[in-house]
Amino acid sequence: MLRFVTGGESHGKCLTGILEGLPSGLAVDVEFINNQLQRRQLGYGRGRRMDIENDRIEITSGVRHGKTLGSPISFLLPNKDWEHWQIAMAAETVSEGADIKPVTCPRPGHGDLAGALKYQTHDARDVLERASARETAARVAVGALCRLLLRHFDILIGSHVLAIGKVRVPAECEKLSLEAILGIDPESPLRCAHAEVQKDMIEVIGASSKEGDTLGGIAEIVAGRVPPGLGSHCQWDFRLDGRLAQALMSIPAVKAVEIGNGVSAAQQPGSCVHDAIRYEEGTRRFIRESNNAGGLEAGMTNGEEVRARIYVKPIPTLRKPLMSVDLVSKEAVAAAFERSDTCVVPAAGVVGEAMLAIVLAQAFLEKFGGDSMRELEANYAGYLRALREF
Ligand code: EPS
Repeated sequence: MLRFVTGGESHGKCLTGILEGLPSGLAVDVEFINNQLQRRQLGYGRGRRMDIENDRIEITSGVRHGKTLGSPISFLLPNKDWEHWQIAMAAETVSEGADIKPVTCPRPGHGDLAGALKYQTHDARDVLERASARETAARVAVGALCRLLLRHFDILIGSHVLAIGKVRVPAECEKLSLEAILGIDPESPLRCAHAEVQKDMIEVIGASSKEGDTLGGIAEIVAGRVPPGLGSHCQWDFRLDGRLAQALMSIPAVKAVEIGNGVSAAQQPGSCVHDAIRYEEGTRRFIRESNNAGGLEAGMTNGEEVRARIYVKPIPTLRKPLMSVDLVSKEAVAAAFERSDTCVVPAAGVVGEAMLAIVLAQAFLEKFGGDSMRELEANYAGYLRALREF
């Protein structure tokens, strides 16, 4: 079973992760992992924290001489900002007089109030540090390890931005092939495939920042060359569409997940929604004329690209704060503001890629198993042969 946990507070010493269940013998390309971590830090509209951090993985177990051992992979991602928070976030007891200001004005939309009530604390920092999207850096590292496994079997993943606020790419840009998505300039400010629309997106983010406001949007995540038959229709919790929706929904600020054309499908007749099947003699594959299902039918991959969209709400930390209530005095106050981002949609897309990679790697290992890459390769080759001979 492939599973992982992460630990770490946004301004603590570091983020930590443990990933268990990768087979032995997988080559670990550290530069690839660091590149994924860098991609998460990019995007027009990110805040000053991203100027401080330069996320790079430090692997502390489970890898030897560049290859996985099959044992748990543990890693650290040091927080450079820790330097400024050593007392405020110290694990040790601090002296009575230490200058630590509790956060008592919960931000609407963040976990501050719900967490303060749940954990019975009058300092929302006890909650917000872990609720922060900083945690997603650890998920991207886990996802990158899973991507190395998938990449070995030719499965590739990418994402692109479809909308920022009300600015949205035209319909033809919504159905980009994975090749086109992977071809988007990695330096592009929002990883949007439409240059003109991207300019408008940058403009609305700039205007929002000037207003002290924030903006959400939509990103699409796509995996290509996925074999049919990952996941299962047999039980509710085996269904891969459900598992993927949960994984994507767990990304901070994601408030809706769409698989394929799930939203518009609810308004159209079945004849316009379902993807006609054709047999391709040359490749000996069953293929589809369209992919409205997003590569998933009855909780199983069907051999088409897996496509999902995440709908990201605007970041709740506002320079122009909404009204709130002080946790101690119960008086009406403006919500707390600390440095924040204006827009994180491209970064959320990179985190979405990581979550998709984790879900696919789990399903891949469930189906093809094996303790070593050699065993896994043999099992997968056997399945591909069976598909060709079907
Ligand atoms: C983030 C780090 C955080 C935020 C952001 C994402 O850093 P800090 O708390 O120091 O500003 O920039 O967190 C949130 C959007 C959030 O809702 O908490 C990161 O590493 O991505």
